[in-house]
Amino acid sequence: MTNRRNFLSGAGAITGAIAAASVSKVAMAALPEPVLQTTPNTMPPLMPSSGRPYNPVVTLNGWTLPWRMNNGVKEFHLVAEPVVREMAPGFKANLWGYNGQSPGPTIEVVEGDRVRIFVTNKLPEHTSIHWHGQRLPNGMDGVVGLNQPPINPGKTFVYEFVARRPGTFMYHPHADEMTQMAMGMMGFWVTHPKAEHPLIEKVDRDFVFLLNAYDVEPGSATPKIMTMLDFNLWSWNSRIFPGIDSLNVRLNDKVRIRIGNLTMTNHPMHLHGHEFLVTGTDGGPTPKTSRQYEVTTDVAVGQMRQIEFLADEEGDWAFHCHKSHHTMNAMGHDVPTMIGLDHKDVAKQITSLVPDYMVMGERGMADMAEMEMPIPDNTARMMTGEGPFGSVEMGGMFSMVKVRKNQKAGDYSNPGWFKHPKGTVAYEFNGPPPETSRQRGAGAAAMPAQNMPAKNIEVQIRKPASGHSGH
Ligand SMILES: [Cu+2]
Repeated sequence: MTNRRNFLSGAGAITGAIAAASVSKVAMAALPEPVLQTTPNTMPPLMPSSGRPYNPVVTLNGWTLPWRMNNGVKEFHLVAEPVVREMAPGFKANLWGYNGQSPGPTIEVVEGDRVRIFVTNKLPEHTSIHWHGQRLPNGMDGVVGLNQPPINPGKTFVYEFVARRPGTFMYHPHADEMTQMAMGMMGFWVTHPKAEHPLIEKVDRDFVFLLNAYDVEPGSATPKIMTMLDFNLWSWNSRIFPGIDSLNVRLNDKVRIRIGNLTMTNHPMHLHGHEFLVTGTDGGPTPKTSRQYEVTTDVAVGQMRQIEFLADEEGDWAFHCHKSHHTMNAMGHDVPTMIGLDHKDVAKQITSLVPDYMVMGERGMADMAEMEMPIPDNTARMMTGEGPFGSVEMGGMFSMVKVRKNQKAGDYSNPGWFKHPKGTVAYEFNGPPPETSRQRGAGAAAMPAQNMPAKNIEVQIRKPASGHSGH
């Protein structure tokens, strides 16, 4: 009755009344069948079969959730549940996620779409979903205790709102967050513009992924949820290199990459060989006057960044977090620095007691990449990934943008390694070594006087350097 009265009382109340009425009606109708995903493969873009048209995104090592139309409302069904995620070939983790994987499926809608999301909780504890960055009625915002009661195990809740502004968003629980995010509960959300938008360009390829991090002890499979900073697996969509697919594009494609950060630290994302613009954040498209070319952009905790570039250089271009510890897989951080220390004799003594002992890191850590030492079952190697020239010596948050002339439009398959044109690869110098040239005289300036810029010579002319032999 209250709703009916509100309905008649003014425009401001109408939206709320319709929302309340449709939710209660729909809750009694049949749930859409949940769609599950069983592989960590990158799925091809899901072309919209109903509703307004748009250019779909590609979720790295992930997928987009299909929907059903119900009287003009897009209905999705998310199932929060424990999942087994293959984080890299040979390494599986017990995570929590949605619809069979962590992260959950990407949700793609169009600006102005009315969206209804059924959330079924199959976790052992209560949960909720917060729709990060969205404009929506306060009661749909998903903060347990503040905006809604918890979704208890076995229960299904319904969220419903209009996707009011186009952009790059994400979803995650707002209930026992520390546990549920540490276990991998999160997903991507893209709202496409309904018409041409002055700040949103058309692109040929549109990739999305979330930055996440786990602390899984080597040899085990379940993350330690109490870890605050010292994570040992730095992942994109719960995958670690070499388990992360490459971003395969055609030469001269306009490429957009949308990145969200749900870890506990910032990640400076760095692209080789090209310059990009930051064209959007979770606040929406950036004003054109704010855009400047970059090769690295920091994605802070809880932020989303949307970068765009013209892929006009062929090759296999590294794309990674620039924190060097984030491009490594599980290792202890309490390993002492051994560079420059010859500990062969010590090693020999230890080997007689511990046959599998291996000397690590006296020349640096690169040896780790080829490490033959046995590692516990279900453990990702610290840095690995075979490239055409040997080990790439990377793990964690690392992949490649592969730019190819003959990659067909809409073809996202891996073209293999780049075939370098003759004479374009760094090569070994095989001539005789030159004599080392040394600066003469103790305490001499770094640059010999004869190489000083003209200005300094002028100074010398005015004040002859009697007591300054070094100059
Ligand atoms: Cu990082």
